[in-house]
Amino acid sequence: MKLTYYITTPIYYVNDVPHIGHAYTTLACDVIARFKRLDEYEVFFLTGTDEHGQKVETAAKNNGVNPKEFVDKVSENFKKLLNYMNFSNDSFIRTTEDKHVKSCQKIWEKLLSNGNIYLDKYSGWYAVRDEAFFSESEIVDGKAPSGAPVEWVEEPSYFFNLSKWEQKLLEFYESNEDFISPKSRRNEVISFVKSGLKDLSISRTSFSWGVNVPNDKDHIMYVWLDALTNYLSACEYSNEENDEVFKKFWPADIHMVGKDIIRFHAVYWPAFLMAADLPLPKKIFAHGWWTNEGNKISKSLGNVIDPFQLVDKYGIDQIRYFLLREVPFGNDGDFSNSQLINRINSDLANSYGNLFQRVVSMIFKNCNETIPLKPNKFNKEDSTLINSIKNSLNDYRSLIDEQKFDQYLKNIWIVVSNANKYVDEQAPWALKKNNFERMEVVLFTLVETIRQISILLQPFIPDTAKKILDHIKIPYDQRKLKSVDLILSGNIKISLPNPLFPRI
Ligand code: ME8
Repeated sequence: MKLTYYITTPIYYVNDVPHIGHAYTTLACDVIARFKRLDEYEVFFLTGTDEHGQKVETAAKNNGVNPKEFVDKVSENFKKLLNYMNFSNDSFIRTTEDKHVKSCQKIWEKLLSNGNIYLDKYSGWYAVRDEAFFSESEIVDGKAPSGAPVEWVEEPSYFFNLSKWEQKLLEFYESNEDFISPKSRRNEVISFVKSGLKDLSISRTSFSWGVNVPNDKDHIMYVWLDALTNYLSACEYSNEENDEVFKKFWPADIHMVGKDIIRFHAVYWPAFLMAADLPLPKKIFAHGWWTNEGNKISKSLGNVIDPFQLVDKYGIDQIRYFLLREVPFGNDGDFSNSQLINRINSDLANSYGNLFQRVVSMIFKNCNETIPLKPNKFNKEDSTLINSIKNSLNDYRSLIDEQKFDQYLKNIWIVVSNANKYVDEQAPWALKKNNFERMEVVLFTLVETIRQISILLQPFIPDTAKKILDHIKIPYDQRKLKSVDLILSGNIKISLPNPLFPRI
């Protein structure tokens, strides 16, 4: 039986158009999902939209339409981004779907019957932009810690007994060191929990755009309990007839989120799950924040980076590569056009693109348009190059499991650069005159190295990797991670390639 892997993005609020931040999180998940598929896991890669709550209701009002009409329209923009960025999600969940509503009600009933919900009255601050409650002591200069405006709320509310789970959460973090990554986030969450947890208001009565609380028509569920439950709904938690999908994929292997929503995922979510007797996800990874040329990205500053425009201007693989290569995943990053152009020109056009171009052109011109047959003997330089990836496949696996995308790419580019050096040192154009056989060995070694590099690059730059593997006629069933260990047999007819990455 295949190993399974369940990976999720946050579900995005449909109050706004998708921007580079949303594309970034989903891209990271896409790369992991594609890598795991290459490594022969059965993957379930989920993304979707968060469509309830006061923020979305207000956005609909401001647009002069009813909430359902509004969410139907805006969630389409997020679906469009998936195609544009070449994302390979297996499912797209919308919180307005029936099966999700059923899941929310199912987990609510479970929390209630386990004695973890009680009715009381909430009075305190609420920030609609964050969809979060704040106590007096958390308010800074009349605002939420994120800078979002707050309003005073006083209404009847159901509460989840979060305080009861404080010790259990701390024990869980202690015995599952990797549950919260990176380390800095883990420390932040642990000290938040140690500072004391208060019970959490989990229903609202002052507006109606949400999931109804079972058996109490005055209340709708707090949008974060609703939203987090999407991870269960999508794998059929509410399907009473067939629990196979749920059993197969739950608990999730990783919930990928931005650092802004770590508390909801690493504190509230595991507490809800413990309280509902459900297994906990294996990892929450909170990545950093993008700014635009040094400034916070915001609509009011008018500097939102539109992923659709970026892809149109620079190309899909160029953007995918840049976002994951430029900034160590987990750190904050600054988006700069000049850095983007540098990366495209130096890493993609001059190094990888040029390696492919020159090697295939030399074969085309000098070897009768045919990749030479696999030689019987390689010298030390040839073997070093050919084995550099083969010998470190497990390192690449670990780098993906640790979400170190930039390091993964750096390692590959060391091989790209070694291959370019090898071309210069071996000088196949000179061998052509005095040692034709040796020239064939050198060119074979280079295409074989390109084959391995391109297999490993499929998750990051799928279109270009496919172009290359198609060009050298690698069969589809030999593009798996384990296929790196094979070797070309050669005698493959090839054509002259077009440049892969035009210089900018
Ligand atoms: O929080 N840099 O949705 P949301 C990096 N619906 N990532 C960014 C970013 C930036 N400047 N801006 C946004 C919600 N993101 C809830 C989630 S999950 C059960 C519910 C990314 O539309 C990042 O992943 O506000 C962040 O966590 C997410 O978008 C917030 O998306």
